Amino acid sequence: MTKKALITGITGQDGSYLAEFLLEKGYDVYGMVRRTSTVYYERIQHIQDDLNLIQGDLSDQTSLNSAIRAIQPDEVYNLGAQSFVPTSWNQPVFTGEITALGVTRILDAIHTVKPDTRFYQASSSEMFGKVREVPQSEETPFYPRSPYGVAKVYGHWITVNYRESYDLFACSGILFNHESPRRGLEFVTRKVSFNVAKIKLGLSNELRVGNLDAQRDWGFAGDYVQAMWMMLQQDEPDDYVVATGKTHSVQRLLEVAFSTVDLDWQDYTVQDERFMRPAEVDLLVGDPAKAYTKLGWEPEVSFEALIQMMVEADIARLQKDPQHRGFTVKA
Ligand code: NDP
Ligand code: GDR
Repeated sequence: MTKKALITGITGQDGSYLAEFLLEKGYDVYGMVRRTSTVYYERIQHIQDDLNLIQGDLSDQTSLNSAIRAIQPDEVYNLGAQSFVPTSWNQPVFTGEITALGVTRILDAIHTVKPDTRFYQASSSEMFGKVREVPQSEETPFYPRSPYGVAKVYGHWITVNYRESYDLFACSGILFNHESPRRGLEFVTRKVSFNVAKIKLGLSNELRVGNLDAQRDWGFAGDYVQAMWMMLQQDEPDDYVVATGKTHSVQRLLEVAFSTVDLDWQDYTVQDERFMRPAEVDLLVGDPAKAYTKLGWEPEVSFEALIQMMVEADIARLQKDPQHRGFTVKA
């Protein structure tokens, strides 16, 4: 029997890679999309004919129950979220509504309608927040530093709670930052790759960023979606850290990105208070030992190769279309 998977957040970075991966595995892939006045699914347009898109929203219980009832999925991947950390200070209630309570809604739809569905929750290294232990593992205590991080802690624990209360096959992947040429323009890696490409092509001469000292464990999104699937193929549901185990500062990101086009980051970069956060997460580095040993998962793309891939992709895009605005217009 062909397996059926439902992905919330299919129009996002991870949703697009996961959809490709599951189609290759022979799944019937269903994606939840929000009703918008302009319908343009840039990241999935190349596979749109192979997908079953249904309307729904993580703020709307009825739409989630209807989706589970209509699809009868074997697996649900909950990737939908308000996922940009700075926006969570401007829209803390909305962030809680979608990124936190949205998880309860979809878990409850599964519990009520089809309790044998396997469930993946997109948890985040932002839950670790203030540095309490290095590297961070499944055992590290949470101390979130933004309304987004707080919402993800809620989503994480409600997933554990539904697993323990109702015996659902519910897993949480605690994923560290993962990037790609499909990353939204507001996130720092893509902001850097896009602006480096513009500078290289003579379309711009400045890049404004915030905190250069923050350190992140950056991996490739295409590698990380495989770990999501692997979690749902195990005999028992569990939670896993997914990371590379290596960390780099934002300054190092700038050095690497500019050096791929033989430029010096210091000639073009301006630090701008507007991109500083009210509370920062200073150092993230994951310990992926459990994912390595239990899932057999390993990342393939190095930090340097990832940044090169992103800069090259943006140069190619801008050469084709110098007006290109990326996947979002919020940079
Ligand atoms: P994106 O921001 O690229 O995608 C977010 C997705 O969520 C979009 O498809 C968006 O739809 C959808 N969405 C937003 N609000 C709702 C809603 N109310 N109802 C249904 N869907 C909604 O995120 P990523 O792909 O990068 O991340 C995927 C998930 O993984 C997120 O939950 C994120 O918080 C989490 N995560 C990401 C990490 C990363 O480094 N990328 C690391 C750890 C966790 P639309 O296109 O309509 O806006
Ligand atoms: P993050 O990613 O907040 O870690 O959340 P982001 O790329 O936005 O920031 C990473 C670090 O870079 C610093 N920074 C800047 N960030 C942005 N966006 N823009 C800038 O100009 C800039 N300058 C410096 C930030 O202060 C921060 O320290 C991502 C999201 O995908 C979440 O959804 C996910 O859960 C976590 O990764 C893991």
